[in-house]
Amino acid sequence: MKIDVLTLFPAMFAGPLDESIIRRARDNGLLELKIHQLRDWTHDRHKTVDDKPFGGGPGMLLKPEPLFEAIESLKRKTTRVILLSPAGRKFDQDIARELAQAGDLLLVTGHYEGFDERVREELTDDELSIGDYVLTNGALPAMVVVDAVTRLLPGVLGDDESSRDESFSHGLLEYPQWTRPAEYRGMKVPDILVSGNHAEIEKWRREQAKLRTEKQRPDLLK
Ligand code: 4FV
Repeated sequence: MKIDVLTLFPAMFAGPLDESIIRRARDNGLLELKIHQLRDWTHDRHKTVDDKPFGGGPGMLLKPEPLFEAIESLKRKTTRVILLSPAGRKFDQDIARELAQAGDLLLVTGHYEGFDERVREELTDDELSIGDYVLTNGALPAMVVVDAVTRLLPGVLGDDESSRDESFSHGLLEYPQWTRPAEYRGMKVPDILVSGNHAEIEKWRREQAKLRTEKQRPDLLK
């Protein structure tokens, strides 16, 4: 998969997407990630990307010209242009799975008070929010989407890192788990898990997942 990211802060992407599983996916060619500086599509000495909102109001907006030129030069036929903003549909595991099956992605990150509306109307295939809170810019949301989507790409997660039984995979939170030692400071692993009775263990785990979901995320059961 090819993911292009359009941002005013390319340096913010150095680090989170250069380690561990994402690093390996990039080295293995399973993910081709390119970070682009929006100012590279400006033509004035000050590399202007923002301006005041018509009708007044606080703050600045991202101008249409640099975004139109950047998106039109980066977008290919199979590219899905995704705007990151608090006004988007709420990003979740289902959408991550959907995007992992999509073609290439172009993630357009916001800043200031947001985008000139013509960018949304003319160029955007999808708009995503990572949550109902306001961030200083869209770089972190873009990293969240890159991470959640990349780990679902075939071949990215090794067997010992599988995404098979994880949270939200069956609409439930993950069941509780333990590893060695079987007893730690008097705290013991539930006997069922050392019983070797895998059918019983599966059944118990499903019950635990449902109990935890009822307790911590009843909204997921609706
Ligand atoms: C955001 C979110 C977000 C809003 C103002 C960037 C900021 C600035 N993006 N999910 N929550 N964006 O807070 O995606 O433009």
